[in-house]
Amino acid sequence: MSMRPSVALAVEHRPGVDREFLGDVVRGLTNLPKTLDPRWLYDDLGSSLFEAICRLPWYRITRAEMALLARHAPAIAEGLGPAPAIIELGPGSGEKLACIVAAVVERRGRPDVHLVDVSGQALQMARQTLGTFPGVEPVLHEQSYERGLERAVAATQAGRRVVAFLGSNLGNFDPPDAVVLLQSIARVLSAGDQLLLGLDLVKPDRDLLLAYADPLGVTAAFNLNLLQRINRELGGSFDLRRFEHEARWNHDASRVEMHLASRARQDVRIVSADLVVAFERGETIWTESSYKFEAGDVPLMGERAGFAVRQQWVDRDAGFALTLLDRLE
Ligand code: AVJ
Repeated sequence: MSMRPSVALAVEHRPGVDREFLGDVVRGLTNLPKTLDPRWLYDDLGSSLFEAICRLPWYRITRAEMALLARHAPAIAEGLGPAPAIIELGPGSGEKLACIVAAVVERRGRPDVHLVDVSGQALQMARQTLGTFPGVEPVLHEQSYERGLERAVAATQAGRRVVAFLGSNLGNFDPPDAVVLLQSIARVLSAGDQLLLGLDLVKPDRDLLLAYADPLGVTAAFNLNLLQRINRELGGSFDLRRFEHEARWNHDASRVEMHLASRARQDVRIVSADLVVAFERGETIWTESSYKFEAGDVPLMGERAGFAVRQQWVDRDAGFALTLLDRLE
């Protein structure tokens, strides 16, 4: 028999609680500064809010990348040959990859499509979009980037693969982690395989802050929804009106930071974690970093991971770069 108190037992056996989420929330909120991992922003509502962000006039990443892809998909397809394996990490709606798939199909090619995402819902959406091409049956990998990529690589042929990592998703990783992630991509790939990387570029502070603190408050809702998710899934008692969305441009680190600032001194209970978190007035939870790059950073980052740039397309006006890299011998 366990000697633990019944409260703790109830906590540990609470059904439907995501242990990883719980562990991460406990770790993050007992940290100083308080942090939460951005991957938890994407529950059903969070994913919908992100889709809405992509339509905001102030958030140009998605449209800029779509336009670059639409324009240069033929060149990308040309370099891929007739039977490429296209593997996307974090496909979202699948519309971006559809540009490349369309270009391959137009050239009478037959791509193998592999989609990697931790969200089954996102995968289903992308499957629908990409399944409209005759003969294309996307293979879904509901796993972390690393695990899913390994599976996708094992199922495809060396020298024909292109890994798409778009939407400036790499920008969520601190620079050392970003290089480690690129290295882990390089490690599973073979010479002749390629990497297609979409990254947001440094732009005037005003534009960056408008993109991450939009006047419609959609980004604020996206950020605050994380507290709502903790309330719903972990029995949290966050009063969302007592927290405020904040976007900061950290010039030295070249990143936009999202924070949730406490409007008052307050205590918040999280039942599933058996935890009370104390907030000072103005204290923040740091929920996301979005690093911004110079176009010239990409070759350097690529080299450190074993890639060389084959081609780069830059939208100077929107400040976005799409880079195609070769996995070196
Ligand atoms: C999907 C991670 C690339 O960092 O720009 C949008 C998420 N955060 N608005 C980004 C996000 C606030 C987005 N990424």
